Amino acid sequence: MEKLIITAAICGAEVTKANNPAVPYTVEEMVREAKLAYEAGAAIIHVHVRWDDGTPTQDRERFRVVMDAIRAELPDVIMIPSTGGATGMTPEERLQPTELMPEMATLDCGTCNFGDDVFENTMPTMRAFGKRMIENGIKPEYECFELGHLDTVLTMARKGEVPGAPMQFNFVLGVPGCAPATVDNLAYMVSKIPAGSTWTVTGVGRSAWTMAAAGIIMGGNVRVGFEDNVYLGKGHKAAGNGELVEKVVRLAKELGREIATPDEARAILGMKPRQ
Ligand code: KMH
Ligand code: ZN
Repeated sequence: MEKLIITAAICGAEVTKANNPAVPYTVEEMVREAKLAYEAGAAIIHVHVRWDDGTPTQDRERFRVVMDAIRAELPDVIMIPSTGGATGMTPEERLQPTELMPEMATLDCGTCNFGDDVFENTMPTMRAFGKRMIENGIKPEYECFELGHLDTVLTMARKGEVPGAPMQFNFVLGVPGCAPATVDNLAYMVSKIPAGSTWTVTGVGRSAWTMAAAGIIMGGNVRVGFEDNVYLGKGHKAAGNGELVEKVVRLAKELGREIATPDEARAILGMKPRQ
């Protein structure tokens, strides 16, 4: 099996300091959490940004400042800025981080319920995001919350509307209102991806750990972080994203998977080597 790529989703748009006081908002807090995750073994940081009061934003300049600050400390790390932002944001707002020419960015693959909200990703929105990523040479991470999302993006890739092979999927399972985080759902989605693709699994809430174990043994990759889960175990809040990544590293060691460095992750994902 390839080495395991660990992604740390350090911040998200929904989780707050009321959920866990270590959730980062400020630039300094973002750098602290990115470093803790990287030092624990994360090759990829999935970046959302907040204003200092915790309000989620897709402001291009806020992304620039946060990503530059992380890059200054972690020159080799892969960053995947979000184009999902928070529910209710417009497509134009959400696209702003793609103007910074990141190596990768998320591309959300369909509309779905998202807790009590609706996360809107119409086909025209997806086409616009795909076009931007083709033009700017950005490798998408295709976020699939439902089986239909996978079918949608595979159809768009066949038509050349979004970047094609090699495709990287993130199966985000367990969002309230979307596909539950079960091994059979994951296995079914993995069975539908084109040969030569790569995939990551994200389990939301307590399913973070069952999905991490499944990802490790099935030969996929794993995302953890405060965006998805703030607990290390039942009733035990993580002190930081580093502890969440450390737990994945421990599981991987027990199950015989080595951990990929960022440059190894670039090679596994079929990306250009770092300049
Ligand atoms: N905050 C969610 C509504 C992404 O980063 O692309 C969407 C999200 C997906 O987090
Ligand atoms: Zn996200």
